[in-house]
Amino acid sequence: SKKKPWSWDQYLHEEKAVAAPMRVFTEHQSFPVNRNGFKVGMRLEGIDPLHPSMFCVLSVVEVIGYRLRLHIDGYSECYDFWVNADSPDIKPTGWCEMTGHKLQPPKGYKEHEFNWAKYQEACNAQVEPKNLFKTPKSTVTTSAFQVGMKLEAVDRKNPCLVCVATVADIIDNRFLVHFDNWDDTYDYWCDATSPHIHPVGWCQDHGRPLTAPQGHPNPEHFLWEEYLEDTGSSAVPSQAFCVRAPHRFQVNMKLEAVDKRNPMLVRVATIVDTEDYRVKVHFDGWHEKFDFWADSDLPDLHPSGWCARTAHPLEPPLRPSDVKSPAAQ
Ligand code: MLY
Repeated sequence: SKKKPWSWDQYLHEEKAVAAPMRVFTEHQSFPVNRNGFKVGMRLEGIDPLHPSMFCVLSVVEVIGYRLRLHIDGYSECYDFWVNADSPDIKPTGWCEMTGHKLQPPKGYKEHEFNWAKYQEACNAQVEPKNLFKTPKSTVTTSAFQVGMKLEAVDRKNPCLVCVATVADIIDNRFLVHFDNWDDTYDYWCDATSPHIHPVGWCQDHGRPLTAPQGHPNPEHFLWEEYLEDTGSSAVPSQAFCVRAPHRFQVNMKLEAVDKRNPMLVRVATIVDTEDYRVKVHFDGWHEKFDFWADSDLPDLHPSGWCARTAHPLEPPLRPSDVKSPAAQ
């Protein structure tokens, strides 16, 4: 006999659980309004997830529902990554040149010898129509944030540290936070409503230690006035910061979430803990060692029904009978 397909309605009923309501999700997590028009073989430009300050040459290597797997041309496929089709991190070919950004050519090419037209021809690439890319409707303005201005920012890889940082780049309504005298692997893109950024002087006002730039001669006695003068820079004006309201996810709400270990998969999941701007996600039926904390606006969290709506497979909860051996996990 054929197994009945898994259904959210039935599962919520059986579990006496509730789905996280639409209103708790951001635009980039919610049901998309357009289709995923990307096709395998298309080339584009985009942010390297491991080096957020760099733009590289990407090819679409897999399309599933509203998601796509991107490959950094010339590099190992272990650097491939998945994004939603409306990701602000991807741009059409020629975007870097148009906006004065440096484009990292595919491995093996020298910067000045890379040419999109020739490259597309050489790869026999699918040329992508420009209207595939979404220009964000700017809800928050970043105009007060200017490249070179200083701020205090949470190091998201070491979240207990608030550090001396600089606005290193601006695109649309987002800017790149860079930590002074560190490499770009700690950088991240955010907007003026991010809870991770603060004006100069915030640590002092809140009795928190401020992590000085790497190699600062006197890190225990870092003085902003002195540093701004020495670096000839200015602080982001404090009125430019407008922290968003805390999220409205609640413990036990169910949702669909991308599996961190195998990001091709989207699984049935539950919120098991919350903070103002973060949620702890549990994959239903799986060991809690796979639980993870994420920013509540992570674009890999979706309302129930998102997979069905976008023609993406959804991994149903693991049932006890599915767990045959540790290898099965
Ligand atoms: N010792 C740790 C912490 C690095 C912190 C970098 N921040 C301030 C940008 C490490 O080296 O990983």
